[in-house]
Amino acid sequence: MPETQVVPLADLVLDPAGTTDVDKLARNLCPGKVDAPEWLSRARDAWDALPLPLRRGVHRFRRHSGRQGVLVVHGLPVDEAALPATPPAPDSVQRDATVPAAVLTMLACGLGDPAAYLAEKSGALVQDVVPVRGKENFSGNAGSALLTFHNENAFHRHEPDYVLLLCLRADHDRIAGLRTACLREVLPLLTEASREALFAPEFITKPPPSFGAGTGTHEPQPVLSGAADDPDIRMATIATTPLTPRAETALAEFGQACDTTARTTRLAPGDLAIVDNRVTVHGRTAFRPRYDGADRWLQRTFAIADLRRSRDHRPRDGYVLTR
Ligand SMILES: O=C(O)CCC(=O)C(=O)O
Ligand SMILES: [Fe+2]
Repeated sequence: MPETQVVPLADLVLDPAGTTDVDKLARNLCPGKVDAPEWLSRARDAWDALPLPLRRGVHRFRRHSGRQGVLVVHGLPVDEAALPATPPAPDSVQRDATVPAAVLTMLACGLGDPAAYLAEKSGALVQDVVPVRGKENFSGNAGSALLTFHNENAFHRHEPDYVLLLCLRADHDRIAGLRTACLREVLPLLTEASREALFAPEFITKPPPSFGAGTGTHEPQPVLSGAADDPDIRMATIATTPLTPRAETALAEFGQACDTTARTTRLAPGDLAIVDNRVTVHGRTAFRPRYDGADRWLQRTFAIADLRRSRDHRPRDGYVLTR
């Protein structure tokens, strides 16, 4: 992997009045139960009252996520001094409404609807992304070694359209970087033969280690699909296996092109990265947790643009996909 380059991503900066307005709306949603349908309805209504530049920026991104497929929003209300200790436990989630959880949910409602997968983090809509002692080398968000490029839940028929990652607390050394690579920058670097192979159903993508066993179809699928000039990606470096020699070559080339075009962003408290999971893969650089209660802490929510399409995966028309 080449030396990490810190390149600014497309961003949207809230002015101080905007931060205050978002904070007020989020506080109105506290206390509450994040996963309760009534609370989610209130969060959806609150989206309408968010500052116009924020709603406009998110809606523009929803229509087209740009060459980088990521939008970073700066200046969201996160009061680091008022936060509790970074949760130390594996699979911790945020079921009680807090300002950051309300911010994530309001914005997920502007992109579509929030959604979660029962097999992962107990199906909670707002999940903690924190380093866990003993899981340093785990290929998931509990780890702190390099996390390789992946689409979120690439194996799933209804993968999330957007991954929202809000920084509550940065790592001690300020070296942890969210890495992203967008197909719109990767595609021009691929040979014709590799593009052809990536469009063929010659890959198996298994569920990530964060999912319980027994999920997924294990049917061969392509890595690229849709428009030849702007395709969707489905891959995870550690979960996608090429089934043919040409698929193997193409996947290696794809990985190199991701490294060449990778952008790294070090999120600060109040920064939210919205990753367009259809066209962008993401990962994270290594960092050094101390397990002292002040480690890096992000909260994560997925958004699905058209929830209706996954209705048969969601009992009682809820927000949790149970298969
Ligand atoms: O820790 C990060 O910056 C990203 C982790 C990740 O890939 C995820 O939570 O989906
Ligand atoms: Fe991820």
